[in-house]
Amino acid sequence: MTSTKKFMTLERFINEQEQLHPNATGEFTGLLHDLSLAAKLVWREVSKAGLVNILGTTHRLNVSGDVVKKLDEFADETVYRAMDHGGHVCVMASEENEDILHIPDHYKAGKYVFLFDPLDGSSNIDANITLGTIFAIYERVSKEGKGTLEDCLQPGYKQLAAGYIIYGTSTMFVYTTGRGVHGFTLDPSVGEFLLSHENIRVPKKGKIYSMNEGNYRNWDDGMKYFVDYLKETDKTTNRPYSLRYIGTMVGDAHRTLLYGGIFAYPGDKNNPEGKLRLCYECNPMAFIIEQAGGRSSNGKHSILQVQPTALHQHTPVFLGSEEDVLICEEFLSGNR
Ligand code: P6P
Repeated sequence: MTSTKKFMTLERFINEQEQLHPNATGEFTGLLHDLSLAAKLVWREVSKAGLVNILGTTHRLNVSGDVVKKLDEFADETVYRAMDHGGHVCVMASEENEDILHIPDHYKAGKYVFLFDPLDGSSNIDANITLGTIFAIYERVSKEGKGTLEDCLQPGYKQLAAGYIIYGTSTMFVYTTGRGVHGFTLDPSVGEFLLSHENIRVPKKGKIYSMNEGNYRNWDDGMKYFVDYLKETDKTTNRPYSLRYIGTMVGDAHRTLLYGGIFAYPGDKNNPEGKLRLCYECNPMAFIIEQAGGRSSNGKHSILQVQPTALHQHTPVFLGSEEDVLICEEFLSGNR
């Protein structure tokens, strides 16, 4: 019996989703198509990075002080150039650029705002470990013309869409527009992303915790007690948990989305706001996790409620299964 599953490409899915919005102008659809192309162009270089002279560093630091790898720079330019001329976007912002990125004057400025981390997991590039591209899409708040910083500093609950491309054992495009979370796996033989994970749901409770426990000594007591709790043996509450940590947010968040448990990058006494960036890492991942029935938190409340004040600001981030994140919040608030 051959599968009755629809042969659904990302492009076809995006077009069908547009039909659900009677007033759609097609601009949003066009933006997602441009992004799908960018994803394939980045995948093409990432998948052969070891073979061409694109590994190694540019000997430049980005705004977060991270060494910029050649592949980082390639991905940043590729995503920007794929998105800058379609007339759908009025402004962009990227992890690799301190200031907002304007649309060239000779192109039309559209009504959307595009924030992205072009290649998350840079420190893993040369070791051939999972990498990712993360994106968040908003509607502009400025009236017309060039987009502004204010357009980029919107709280996460205003995201129209968010998602990531994960370059792992296979390459997947995972995104939400507020109607569930859907995953598309790239079939390199035809160059199409095919629907492989429709309506992903996070398990209510998991058995995996994912964080850099090397920072344990610098964590607050509540965080230490939470991790100690996860490692105690208690069969009634399915403990001890297993530790899984890739060191690429996209990889750790994707596994958490599918398997459940909790991913965290807490603040500590040296970096009270943690390491991960609110606008183009934590907000998109929080939107994805919450749309899949999970929970996100900055330790107190949903990440999506935070009002950004700076483009590259950090935030403590906890995301995953609802029960696991709730227990974590109880420890952090001293109520457990
Ligand atoms: P650490 C990768 O460099 C990154 O920005 C995220 O993708 C990842 O979650 C985090 O840093 C890993 O940081 O301190 O554990 O190496």
